[in-house]
Amino acid sequence: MNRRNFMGKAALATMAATLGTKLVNGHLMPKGYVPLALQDPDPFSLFNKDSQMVVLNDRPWNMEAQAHLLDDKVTPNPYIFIRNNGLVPENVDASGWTLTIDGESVVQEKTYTLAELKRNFKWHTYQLTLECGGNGRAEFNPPAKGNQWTVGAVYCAQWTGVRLRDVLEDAGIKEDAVYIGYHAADEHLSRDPNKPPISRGAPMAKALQDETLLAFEMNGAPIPLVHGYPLRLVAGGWPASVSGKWITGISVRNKVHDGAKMTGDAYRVPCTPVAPGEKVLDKDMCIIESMPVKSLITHPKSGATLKAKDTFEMRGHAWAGELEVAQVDYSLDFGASWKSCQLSAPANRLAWQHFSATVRLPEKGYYEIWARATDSQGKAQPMLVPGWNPKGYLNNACHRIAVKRV
Ligand SMILES: Nc1nc2c(c(=O)[nH]1)N[C@H]1C(S)=C(S)[C@@H](COP(=O)(O)O)O[C@H]1N2
Ligand SMILES: [Mo]
Repeated sequence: MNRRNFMGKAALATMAATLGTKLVNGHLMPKGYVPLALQDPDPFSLFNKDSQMVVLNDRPWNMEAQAHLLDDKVTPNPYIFIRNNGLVPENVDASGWTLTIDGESVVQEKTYTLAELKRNFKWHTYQLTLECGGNGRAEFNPPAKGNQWTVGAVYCAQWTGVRLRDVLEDAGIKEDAVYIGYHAADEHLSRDPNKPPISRGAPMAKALQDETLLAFEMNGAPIPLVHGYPLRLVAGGWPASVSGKWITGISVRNKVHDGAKMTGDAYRVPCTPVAPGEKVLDKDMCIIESMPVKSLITHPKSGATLKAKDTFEMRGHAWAGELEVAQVDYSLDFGASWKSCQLSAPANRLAWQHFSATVRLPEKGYYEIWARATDSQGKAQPMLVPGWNPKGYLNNACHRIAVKRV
């Protein structure tokens, strides 16, 4: 090899200075090589996530929790899943951040600085459940393309911000308004500035709910960058794709918003059930609104070995979109019989609820614990994967864990 193929002296000196120690054998490093210690931080430290989080994709970053990581009543940041359609904005400047309200159905187009939003409107705080429409996708057959979420694309954080309604009313809403759509600062993977990675929205009724916020805090602190700093739309109980991160604008539309990922099969399911694998025409696809009833066992951890002869606490959370959860049951016999769990009231509308039960495993051996929630309209989770759809949305099958008593 020729000397020119190795790292130069000046580059080596800079690296050694950054490392704070001698770079032993550095003169043998190929030119252009970046030592591991100087490469980008791993996604766990980059995003402040627990190392047990599971990375599903690195371009864009997508990461999910495991059930046992979601045991907290209000989910702390290290366990919050990440779903990005594009690139996380860089060099975000909160002091220069603005939000523009426009669209066919706004009375007066208006731009607010973040400081004005904070100063001029009343703050509200809610715990809101956000679940990706594709949570559970991994179980569909034939498989659906996209991130293969298992159970961990859901969380309930506490959000603080101003009501979208208050801001929209300040700008003025025309009578023909039917929908809002958000615009955000993230870039398309292609870096084409004319291609927003995602621009979704919701009907006016959802936009005007008390709990629909333009949030600037999550869990009592500024929103972490990857979750939408400095300003995020949050609409609990609907597919989390409605909760736009890094938002710079809201359009008040006189028709259903037609931004990126509003059309085709994105966040849509067949209006009436179809056979697995069937092709569905665009006109037969309906936009997902309120998410279906679902639950998650967060303790014990699946795979746990339980030594106690007596009893242990089994617990988790249940949620039902716009509805409340009325009941959670568990089964130790593959759904043949069910016992009821204790169930808490939600901290506020659209927050998940907590269930628990004192469980006794009658003898040594392998068990599965299945949990099944029922919503306030009497609809229960299916035991098996429900209605197949082209993109693998809305899998609300019962969560199951395996435990062994020894
Ligand atoms: N601007 C923007 N907002 C976005 C997304 C995105 O890619 N860009 N992803 C959406 C989707 S599909 C989901 S599931 C949630 C994920 O929120 P989280 O990363 O806080 O878990 O954000 C939504 N908001
Ligand atoms: Mo999503």
